Amino acid sequence: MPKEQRVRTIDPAAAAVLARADALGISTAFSRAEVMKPCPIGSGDAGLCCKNCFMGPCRITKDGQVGVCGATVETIAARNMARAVAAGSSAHSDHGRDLAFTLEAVAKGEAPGYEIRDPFKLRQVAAQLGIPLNERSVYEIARDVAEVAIKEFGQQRGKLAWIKRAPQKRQELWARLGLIPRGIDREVVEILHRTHMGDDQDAEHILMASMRTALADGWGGSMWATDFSDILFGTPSPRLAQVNLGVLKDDQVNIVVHGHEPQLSLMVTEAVRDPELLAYARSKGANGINLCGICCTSNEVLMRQGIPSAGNFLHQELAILTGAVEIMMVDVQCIMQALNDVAGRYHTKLVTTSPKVKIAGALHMPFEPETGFETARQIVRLAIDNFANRGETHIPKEFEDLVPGFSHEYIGYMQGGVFRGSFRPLNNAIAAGRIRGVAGVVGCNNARTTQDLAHNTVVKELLANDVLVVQTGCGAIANAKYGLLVGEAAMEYAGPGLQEVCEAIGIPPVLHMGSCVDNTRILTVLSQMATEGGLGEDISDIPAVGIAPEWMSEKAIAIGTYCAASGAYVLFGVGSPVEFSQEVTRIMSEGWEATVGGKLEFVEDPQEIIRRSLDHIDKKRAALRLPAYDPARFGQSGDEPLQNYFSLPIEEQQALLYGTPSHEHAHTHDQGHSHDHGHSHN
Ligand code: SF4
Ligand code: MSK
Repeated sequence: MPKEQRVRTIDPAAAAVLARADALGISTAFSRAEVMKPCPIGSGDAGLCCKNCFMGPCRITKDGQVGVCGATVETIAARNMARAVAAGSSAHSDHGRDLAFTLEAVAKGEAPGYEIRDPFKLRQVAAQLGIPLNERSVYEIARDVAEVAIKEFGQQRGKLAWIKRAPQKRQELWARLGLIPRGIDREVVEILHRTHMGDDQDAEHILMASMRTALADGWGGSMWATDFSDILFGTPSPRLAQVNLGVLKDDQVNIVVHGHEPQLSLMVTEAVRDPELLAYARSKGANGINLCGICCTSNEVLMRQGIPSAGNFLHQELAILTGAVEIMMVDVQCIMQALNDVAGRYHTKLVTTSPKVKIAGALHMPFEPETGFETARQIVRLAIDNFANRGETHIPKEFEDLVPGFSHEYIGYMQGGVFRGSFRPLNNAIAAGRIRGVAGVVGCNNARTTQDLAHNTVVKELLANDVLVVQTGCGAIANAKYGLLVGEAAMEYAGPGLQEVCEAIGIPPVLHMGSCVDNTRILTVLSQMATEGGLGEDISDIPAVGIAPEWMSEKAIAIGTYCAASGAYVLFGVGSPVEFSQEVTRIMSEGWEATVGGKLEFVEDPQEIIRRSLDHIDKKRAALRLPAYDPARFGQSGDEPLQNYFSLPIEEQQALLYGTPSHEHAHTHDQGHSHDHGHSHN
């Protein structure tokens, strides 16, 4: 059992399940993180390690020390960083490749059960690629689009198609710096080559190449993934849904989808509505089939189908620990190997569904587009059969409403409708100072920090400072659990100017833009803001920041790097993987700012993240000659703005900012709702 007790989570639902896990002697990522101290070599200022050849691993702990081959601290830190970018880019981009294959199969009529749900977006994408549209069926067009994407993964020369979606000025900068990716796989392979023993040994040079690899992810593999998910499964638009472990149901068959790929999970959303399977569930004593999600597969089905989310990354074991999950089906990425052990303590079946991911002890049912619907039906049937094996359940009561589904298309639409949609109102609100700036607060949970605390602290404080927040991935789920992703949150948390904008448009102050692969939507929004006019001509001109307060994955490193290379100031919490090298830390901060206008910094303290973010936003405002941010100028038309907020003593500001402890905001089954927007199972 844990040697050291600390606050593991701010989520009362998670805390209740963790207490039960401790009582039962079942380990979780939370308890293992307390026992397993992070290796100080590579995660702080005690040193770093290279294991790129077998003369090592070489452990460097002193200034001036070098590896057996003579590799310096700078080279090793840059190589480790570059390899993380390559791994993260591979994960996202391979996901995009599989979606291209799925679209191709659908276009050829080889994937029964699938359809093209957004033919409008398909035609838009095809037109951008110069593919002829006239008098051609969606399937002919889809085949051509899929072919372009599939080729781009293996492309050797030239440039990626979606580079043209970036502002013109940014494209020219990338061209001058040699940063335009030539092919998606080529950039990843080249980084692995360059960082092999005895290759590229100049830290700055290695890091420039890692930016090009990351750009191949952000403006390549990930961007294709977003496009194809929308084309195949529908472009998201806002809908009401629920989040947290309280969405599991005692009287129904619970199926949890977890991972990242929407292909099979969206088939499961169809299968659970099948009258034959519903009747089968009833014949086994269940009152229905309840589908919910974890992590980013959850985000995919949440924003398109309103399927509830059982939680973010650190909830994966906790969902099983409720005893109420018949099947957890997992595809790719962010799946803890420990799931199988936890599932083994209950009746839960763990099913791996990607041909790429097998877990010893789990049932393997690999997905292929050709048989996707049938596989989905088999999994649902298996879950129903498992219902009778369920023992005692302990489902926490807490769940909260959220409004997900703010695709960049919808954000354009909400600012003027179908015919006049644009980014002009948003740009104007920023120019006027009603909105101080924009922040993308994204990324994972990390078992080494208090779950959700940094996400929640950063976002609440940014909102109070009139910063509009967009979120993806587990960060979006983190804040949804505390009621920040509903319209009412603007009245409770936003500063006076932001409150007015949210009221006028009818949006939450925190916009859920999708899964972690959908950070490309944020790139698109920033590009559209830059090209709309009034906020400069490039992403680096916009008063905006990107923050990953609780990051843990290599994909997060790839995202942070492509955002920085696209001109954004990116701040990561938790700790720095390059802290031991002052030079690499400097290159990614001041160095990158001088070359690409964006930078990536690792800052552990959430308050310092907030301070640097606001400072950056204000500097960008000043550079654009916009009026200095002044919260007193706005809010007169709103309902009770926090006009005197800044003149209050700090304790009262904190009380206003954070209100009552977050758990008191959560919905419960028997307490009803703290807001009037909620739902209850009762
Ligand atoms: Fe050591 Fe050099 Fe081999 Fe790295 S590449 S493990 S520093 S000898
Ligand atoms: S799932 S990469 S923990 S966001 Fe996308 Fe969440 Fe991070 Fe995985």
